[in-house]
Amino acid sequence: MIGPAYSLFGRGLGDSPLSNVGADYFLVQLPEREMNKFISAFDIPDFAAFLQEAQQVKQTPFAWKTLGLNKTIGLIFMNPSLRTRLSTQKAALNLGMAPMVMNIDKDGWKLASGEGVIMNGDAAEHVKDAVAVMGQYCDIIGVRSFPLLVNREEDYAENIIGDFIRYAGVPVVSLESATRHPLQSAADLITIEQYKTTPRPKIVLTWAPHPRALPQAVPNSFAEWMCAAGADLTIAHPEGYELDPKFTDGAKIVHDQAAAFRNADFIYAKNWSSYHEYGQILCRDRAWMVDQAKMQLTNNAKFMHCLPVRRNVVVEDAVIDGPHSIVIQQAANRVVAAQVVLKRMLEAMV
Ligand code: AN0
Ligand code: CP
Repeated sequence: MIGPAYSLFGRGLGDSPLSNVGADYFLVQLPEREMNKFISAFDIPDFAAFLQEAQQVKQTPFAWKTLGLNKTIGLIFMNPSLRTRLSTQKAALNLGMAPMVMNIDKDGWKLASGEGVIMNGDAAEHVKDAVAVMGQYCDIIGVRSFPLLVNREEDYAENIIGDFIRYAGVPVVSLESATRHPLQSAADLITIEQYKTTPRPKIVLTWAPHPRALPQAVPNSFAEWMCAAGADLTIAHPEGYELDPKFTDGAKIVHDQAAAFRNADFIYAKNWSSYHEYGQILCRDRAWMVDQAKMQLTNNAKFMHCLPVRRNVVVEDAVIDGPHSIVIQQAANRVVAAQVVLKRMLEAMV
C-alpha cells in the first residue's frame, strides 16, 4: 500500500531506517538524488521511499520507458548468473535503456590488477584500462565478481568493484561483489514488505549445507539490509560460521536451528563458507537442511532463497514446492529492485 500509513518494520516514513548504523555513515552520505554507485545498503539512504518507489515500479513498470532513451548499460560478468543477468537487462529495457552484456571471464582479455604490476604473465590488459574503455561505451556499468575465498583481506578489500568505481567515470552497480549482493537484498526487502502480515515479522536467516564453498556475500548483504531497516533478524548457523560482525549488528545469532525457527514468519535459507576459517567448509551435517518438520515449528513462515538452490541438500522439495515458498516471487522482485536503482541513477543524470 502506498500512502501515509506506509511503514517499514514499524517505522514511520519520516524516520531514518539507517539510524542504527552509526554517525560515520551520515558524514559520507551522498545527496539524495546523486547516485553514482550501488554497492551496499548505504547507497539507499531512504528505505521507506525506496519501497514506495518499488511499489510504483511494480504497478506501472513502463511509466518511465523513455527515461533511459539513448542510454546504455554494460553488464560485465566475471562469474555465472541467471537471475541477475536477465532481471537487470529487463529492468534496463523497461526504462528504455539498451543493455550490453559481456562475460568478461570467457570473452575478454585476461585482466591484471594492482599498481605497478609488470604484465609479463597471462594477463593481456589491465583492469584500469579495460574499465576506463567500458566507461566510454556505457552510461552505467554493472559488474559481478565473486571472491576467490583464499585470502580474506584481499576479498574483503573489494578491489575489483573498487577499481570499477575508480576508473569507469560512470555510475557502477554491483551485480554481486566479493562481500555483498545488494540487488538481491533490495529484492528481498521488497519481498518481505510484500508478504509480511505483522508490522515487524520475525525473520530467520539460516545456514544450510552445500557441497561447495560459497561466498558470504548473500548472507552478509541480507543481514546488512535487514539490520539497517530495523528488522527483527535471527541468524542461525553451526559454530564457526559467524559472519563479519560489521554486517550483523542488531541481529540475534544462535546455533540452535530449531529454536530459531519457532514462531518465525520468514525463513531465509543460504549456505556460506566460514568467514573465520576463511573459505572453509566446517560442517556437512545434513540435519541443517530446511525440511517440512522444521517448517512446522514456524508461524506458517514463508520460505525464501536467492536461488540457485540445490534441492534436497539446502531445502527439501516439499518446502520449496509447498504453499509457503515465495522463491519465484522473490526472483520476480529482482526486476523491480534493479529498476528502482537504475531509475534513480538515470534521474540523477538529467
Ligand atoms: C552464489 C553465492 O552463493 O554467492 C550466487 C548466489 C546468487 N551461489 C553459488 O555459487 C551457487
Ligand atoms: N540470485 C542470483 O543472483 O542469481 P544468479 O546468480 O543466477 O544471478
